Amino acid sequence: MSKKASGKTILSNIDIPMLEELERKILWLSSWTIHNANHIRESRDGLKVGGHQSSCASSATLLTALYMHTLRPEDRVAVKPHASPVFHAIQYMLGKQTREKLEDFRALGGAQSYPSRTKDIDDVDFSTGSVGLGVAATLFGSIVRDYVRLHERGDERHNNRLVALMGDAELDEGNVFEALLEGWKHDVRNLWWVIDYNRQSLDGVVHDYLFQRIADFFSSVGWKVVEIKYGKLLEAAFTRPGGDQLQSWIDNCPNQLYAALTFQGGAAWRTHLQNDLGKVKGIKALLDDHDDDALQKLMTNLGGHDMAATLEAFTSVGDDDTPHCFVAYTIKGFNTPLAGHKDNHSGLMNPDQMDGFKASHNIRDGHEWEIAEGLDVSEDGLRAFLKDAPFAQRPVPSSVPAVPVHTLPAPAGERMSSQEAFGHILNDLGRGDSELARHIITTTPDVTVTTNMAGWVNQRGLFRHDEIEDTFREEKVPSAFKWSMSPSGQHIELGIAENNLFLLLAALGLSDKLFGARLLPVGALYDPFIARGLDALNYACYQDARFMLAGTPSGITLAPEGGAHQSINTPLIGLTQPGLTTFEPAYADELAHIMGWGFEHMQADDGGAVYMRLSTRVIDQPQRDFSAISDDVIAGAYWLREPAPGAELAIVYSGVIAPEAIKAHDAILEDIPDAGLLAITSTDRLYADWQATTRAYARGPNVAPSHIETLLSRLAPDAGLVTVMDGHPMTLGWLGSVASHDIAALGVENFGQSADLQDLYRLHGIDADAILDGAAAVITKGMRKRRGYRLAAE
Ligand SMILES: Cc1ncc(C[n+]2csc(CCOP(=O)(O)OP(=O)(O)O)c2C)c(N)n1
Ligand SMILES: [Mg+2]
Repeated sequence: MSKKASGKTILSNIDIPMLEELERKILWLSSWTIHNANHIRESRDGLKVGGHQSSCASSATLLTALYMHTLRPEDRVAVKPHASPVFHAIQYMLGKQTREKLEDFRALGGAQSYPSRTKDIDDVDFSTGSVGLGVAATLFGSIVRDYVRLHERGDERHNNRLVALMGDAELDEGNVFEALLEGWKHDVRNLWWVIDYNRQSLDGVVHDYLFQRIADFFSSVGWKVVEIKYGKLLEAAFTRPGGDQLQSWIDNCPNQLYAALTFQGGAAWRTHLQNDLGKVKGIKALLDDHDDDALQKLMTNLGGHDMAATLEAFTSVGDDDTPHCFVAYTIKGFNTPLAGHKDNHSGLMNPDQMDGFKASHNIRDGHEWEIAEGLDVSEDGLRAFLKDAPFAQRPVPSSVPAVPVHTLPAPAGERMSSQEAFGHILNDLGRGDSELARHIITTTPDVTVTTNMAGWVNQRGLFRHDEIEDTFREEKVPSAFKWSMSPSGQHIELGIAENNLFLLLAALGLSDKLFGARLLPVGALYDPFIARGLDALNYACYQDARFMLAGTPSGITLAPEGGAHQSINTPLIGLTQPGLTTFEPAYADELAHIMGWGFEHMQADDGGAVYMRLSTRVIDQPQRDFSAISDDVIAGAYWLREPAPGAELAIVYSGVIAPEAIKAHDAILEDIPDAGLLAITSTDRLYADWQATTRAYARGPNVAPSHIETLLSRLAPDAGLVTVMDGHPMTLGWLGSVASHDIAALGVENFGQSADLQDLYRLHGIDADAILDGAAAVITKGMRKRRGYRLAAE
């Protein structure tokens, strides 16, 4: 049930006038920061810089109340993207943001357009920008915090509150509801979502009575909903004669009309109130008591702009750890000339409007950035207040020591799939008691068994606040999988929602920074469904979250299961996604080594997340001295079969297609005995290295060749390459540019057909015959070229 904030909450020891002054200051600074960037700072490109003065104004009271009063130092917050200037202004007031960065808002090195963990200096907890994701990230953050607490790790941050200040239109993003349901399953606690309920999105005004739907949604998943609807002026007016009718007039006023009247101001309110309520006893007196300015102030006195009403709602929660949703009624553009206009989302005050706004804030020219300028409080008093604000006590984060990573032995077996190998490696880790294993936490969106993670889960159990035994086990129903849950479990089972997987991985992968406890998260999902959670994956990487991801099964190799489960472009996603290093190993020994490297990379200062594209196809495993190639596997490629120096052909493959490449190579040796067979374990690493080397040449000739240049230098300058993989051929297509070799790039360019492996590989042109055709093509092309060169020379 929704409840209204109790008016009885004691606010007597809160310095509300000081907070109101701060709110004015923060509104001023955020508006000025945007104005400065758009109208004062020199523009070199003539482009609009932008910024959202109306979105900022809408949230100024709420964010001031949170940061200057309610938040505790250890709380973690996501701020709606378009309130970034408000956030930076608050941090500036708290001494954590510089004037230079505000002056450079949206410029290189300046305060970021949307709060950014990695690019801003002022203690951003969660980056935001893609609406809906930051909100849900706090929910998954609260699960991670509980995990850390129940595993007795981390520091005082275990008991903190996770808070999102969100726009109301963020509720249109489905990922928010996916998260809410998952949160209910995991019994989320100490989580606040404060909705800046200005009833406007980007294009216009949102539906009427949305509040009721919001209240229903949240209540049904166990949240308390607190409405912050009216400010103290309106509440007082409601107690006057005619007040009831005034209240129901406002309650029933369509959002569009309320917004339009807000924009028009006092005279417009008067006309409408006279028309609609003129006959109601007491209304005339109320209107007579208020001039146009006072009437505008009264009618726009919503709870989310009333410091006392807002704080009453926040403080009314006390120690209750039930998740809370605050629906704070606000006005987009409040207290600016843009207020209420439906087109104000990207609107900026023009210089004349800014002059008026500046005068109303008593700001003198040249004093725009001074923290006490124009306020009714002394600078000393202000500084003392800011110094004592609970949030100002937030300590500088210290780094958490790395978990030692031991060698991960390759699972033994003559035939195995890379997915099985993944399962064995985790299972072996789960059986032992290493530091590494204790810090691993796994998660999947309902594909634990089918991605071979069940062995690990059997060892380590599922995580849950309370103990739940495996009923099948208790009832003695045979099953290979133990499904018992407890606070010490090390696997978080999610429902089928890939967005949630990536948001959880994001939160888990920031655990050292958010909660002072290092975790090594490993997630798995069916490779094609990366696309379903792609924005959340991008979001996780953007925040520099550290996790390991297995996309399995992948490609068309899952064959009869095929159809809509086939993935084509995931290698390109992996290749092009910043913050994510992608591998596509074929063999178990490669995978074990990559995972070991991955756990280190996830902890390195300049590291990142790791993605491994795996398969369920069982293939012959090489029995070999792995140490000879271990470095090359991480560098991204090695000669599975060395070419003779000056060879005129190499077959280049990546991943599960290895047997076809080997078969084709065997066949080619009859005609071209010096041909090589190159195994690519990470196109991503190879490409990054090649690009870096190419850039280095710009600084002079003394550059060590990149790994791929070294490998391909074994071939003749006019050799041909046939590349092949179960993925888009573009992934390896660039290899022809490394040393100007002719190339036939084979791969999968279409999807959706179920069939067995032989038919599919033939259909898509990636079987051994297709590789041989590719070889014939490049060799013929090479011969023609050589002849052409000769002709040209003659
Ligand atoms: C995923 C995504 N889609 C679209 C946008 C473009 N966009 C920016 S703000 C916005 C509407 C925001 O409305 P609301 O959340 O209510 O914020 P406020 O009214 O407080 O500005 C949209 C559609 C975006 N930032 N992210
Ligand atoms: Mg809005």
